[in-house]
Amino acid sequence: MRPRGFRLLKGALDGAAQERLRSAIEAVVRSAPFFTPRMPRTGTPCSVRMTNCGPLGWVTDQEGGYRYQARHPETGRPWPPMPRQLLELWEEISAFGAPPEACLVNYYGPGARLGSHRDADEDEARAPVVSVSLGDDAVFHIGGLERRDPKQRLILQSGDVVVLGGAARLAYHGVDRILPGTSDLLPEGGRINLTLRRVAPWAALR
Ligand code: MD3
Ligand code: FE
Repeated sequence: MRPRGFRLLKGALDGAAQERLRSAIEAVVRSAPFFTPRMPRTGTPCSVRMTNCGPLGWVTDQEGGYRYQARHPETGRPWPPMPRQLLELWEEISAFGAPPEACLVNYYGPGARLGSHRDADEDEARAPVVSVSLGDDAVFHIGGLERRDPKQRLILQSGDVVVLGGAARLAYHGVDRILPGTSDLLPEGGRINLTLRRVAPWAALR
């Protein structure tokens, strides 16, 4: 099934906008290199590599587990600012009265995947998550609030934007695989996914 609050904006970014965003993310990665996240307790490395921009970034390692923090786990430096293009996209699309605090940048090489999970580390669940796909196509799935709920699979392509609000905000979802060679946007190949998130409760809504 596809939970209420799931919106897929197919081709929301045209080629020029994708190119502009790719270049902005390149600059982010120069300042905050991709790191390999590790599962809490076991320390098993994830196949997806990650970095962040904005005031807060999502990280995970063996000792500290899943969390948001203001600094890169390896360089110790603050995350670079969020590109203006992303702030504008959030303003156009989120219908939320405060800017995003975190932009998680996921990089998928040819064999990378992201197992089914829920995003529950944000204290502000009234805000949607806005996702932007760049590069190779991905086989994405979204289910319901329980892991066993039926899943719908769909292809996310470069320039697609997904908005997860309402019930969809807490739905299980993941990336089964990417389809190598389906886009020329990234010179190194693979796929980048950006997720814009609100983390702390926004007092003005209370
Ligand atoms: C559905 N990223 O970073 S983006 C993640 O393609 C994540 O990299 C995937 O899942 C990726 O946590 C999926 C689309 C997405 C993002 C957040 C969601 C779908 C979501 C939150 C709740 C439900
Ligand atoms: Fe997620």
